[in-house]
Amino acid sequence: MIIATTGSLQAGPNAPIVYRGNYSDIFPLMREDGYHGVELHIRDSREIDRGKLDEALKRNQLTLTSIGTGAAYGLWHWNIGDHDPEIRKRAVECLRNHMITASPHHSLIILGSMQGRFCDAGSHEEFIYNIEESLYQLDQLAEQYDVTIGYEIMNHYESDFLFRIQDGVHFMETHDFHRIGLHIDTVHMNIDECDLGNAIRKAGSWIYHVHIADNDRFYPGHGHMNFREVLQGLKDIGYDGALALETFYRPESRVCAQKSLQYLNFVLEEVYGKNQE
Ligand code: LER
Ligand code: MN
Repeated sequence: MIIATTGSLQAGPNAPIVYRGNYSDIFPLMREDGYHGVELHIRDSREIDRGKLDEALKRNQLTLTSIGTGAAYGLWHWNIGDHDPEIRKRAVECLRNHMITASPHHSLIILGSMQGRFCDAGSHEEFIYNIEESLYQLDQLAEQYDVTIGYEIMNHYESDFLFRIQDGVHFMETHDFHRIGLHIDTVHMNIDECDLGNAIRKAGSWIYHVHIADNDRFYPGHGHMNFREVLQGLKDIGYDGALALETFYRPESRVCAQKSLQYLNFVLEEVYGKNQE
């Protein structure tokens, strides 16, 4: 299990991302604040100098656990469920470019907002048909680039399809993907799950990635999310992926980063005992 923080070259003040700025500036801060992993939120991977990124990761001994992709939906509406085949093609191509960035690190590509909404397709049925077709394409690409994809289970205000973990499990079990699993997020779970630990235990090895934030999207420890239940569930299924902090950067980036790590380590120690890792 690795705790990852989040970083982005550019992000608005309400985006749930901890560090903002050039990688060469923010990676040393992440490392100094105690992190070994980073989830980068990238709007278009073609804007990244991949050689420089790899070098900065290595220099700061950071693992690129995952790539967040939602900005491309917010900015350009690229999504894999859309009625317009050109938009679906752009979404798949955008995700393929992220896979090239992720490939040397075998990182996970997040499929959250880029799933699209029912209103982006002509009908519910068309939406589901489109995302199935796009997911099979993405699954093949993920195999080619040796990465994985996390289909994010998002709450019913932000998603129309698969907003409970058990629905995600059913979807995965009735398809034949090799590189796609579920990505869960404690903020979304707080809205649509009735039992945090059991939702995780029932999903078992379908859980590929975890976003961590308190119920109010602040750093863990700020609100009332029961992280003991979440981490106990992850322990019970033998989860060994990342816990990526998708939190607001309030009151200030490094304070939030330090408080997050301190609180998570405290709960991890309670759940796993002193010699966890
Ligand atoms: C994306 O990972 C997500 O969880 C969104 O709800 C945040 O904007
Ligand atoms: Mn999330």
